[in-house]
Amino acid sequence: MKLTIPEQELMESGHLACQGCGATLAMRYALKALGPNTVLSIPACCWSVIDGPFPYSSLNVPIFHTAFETAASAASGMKAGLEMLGDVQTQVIAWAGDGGTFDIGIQALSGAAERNDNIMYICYDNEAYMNTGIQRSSATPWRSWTTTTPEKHPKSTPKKDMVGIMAAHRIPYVATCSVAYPEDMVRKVTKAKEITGCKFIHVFAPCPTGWRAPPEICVKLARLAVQTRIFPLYEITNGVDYKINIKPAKPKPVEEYLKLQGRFRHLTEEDMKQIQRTVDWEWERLTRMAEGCESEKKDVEKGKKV
Ligand SMILES: Cc1ncc(C[n+]2csc(CCOP(=O)(O)OP(=O)(O)O)c2C)c(N)n1
Ligand code: SF4
Ligand SMILES: [Mg+2]
Repeated sequence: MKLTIPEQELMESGHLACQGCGATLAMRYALKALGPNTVLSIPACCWSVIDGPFPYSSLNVPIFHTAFETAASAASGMKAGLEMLGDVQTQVIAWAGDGGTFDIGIQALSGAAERNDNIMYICYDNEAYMNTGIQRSSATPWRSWTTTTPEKHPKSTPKKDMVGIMAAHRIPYVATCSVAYPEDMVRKVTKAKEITGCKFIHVFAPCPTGWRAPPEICVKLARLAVQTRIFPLYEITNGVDYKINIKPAKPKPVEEYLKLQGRFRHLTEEDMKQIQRTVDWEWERLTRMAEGCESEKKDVEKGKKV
């Protein structure tokens, strides 16, 4: 059998995640691309528990457990320290959840991006503060249930466009990935590894526990998020050059994705229609940006622009 992603495993059995945890798959795929010469800066999140209690660890790379706000600044400091020691090869990765990225760690991340520090920041997005009991974050989608947005008062604002925020920093590389598309994810992390400067990878990682879904459909949910275009897979070079990686020929209705999850069970028909309209609008906007980049490139090739 020919494998389509690297065989090497840097994540062992014995981790402490729930059954069907998408964040765990995300780490496994990322490490396959990164290889052993990697160190991780992990703030408070599910992953600071999943790894295991010291001295035990399910990962075969060093981890620096850091405070909730500091994934990026700790990574920047580790990179600077390694370089002072003459080590320019080791990849320093900030690995944080959506709460630690979209909300509490955004200042440190923005600083690292503005300085174009030579680190890779990987956010595994399970759309809430899961480790402390499913509180809403700014990555939580509109109308979703969480313990702080109960069914009668579901989240009233849309998910924050974190990828757009990172692109606005004009860093060399920003990409979205999904645990349902390991080849795409391994390719993007490998590409980011070769780029000097600040890289941001946003991984869609379903959390069956917090999404009130059976553990065995984690990958199905992640795939449906791409097939419905709720979570498009794309990459942005230098903040302006957009490329969509997967364009579903026959996009599935958002209902197929939403109906599998207890966190959306209170949605009305009108809510679903509104979510569909928003998804269609966002997709058209993304497509226009990617097509604009294509025609711009053709213009440059034709010598129309410099
Ligand atoms: C300053 C600070 N505030 C709050 C906490 C409590 N806390 C630990 S993990 C966590 C949730 C993290 O959410 P996220 O970053 O989305 O990761 P997930 O748990 O979903 O994997 C919170 C609120 C903390 N450790 N430090
Ligand atoms: S709560 Fe969710 S993200 Fe955390 S370990 Fe369990 S499945 Fe994974
Ligand atoms: Mg989270």
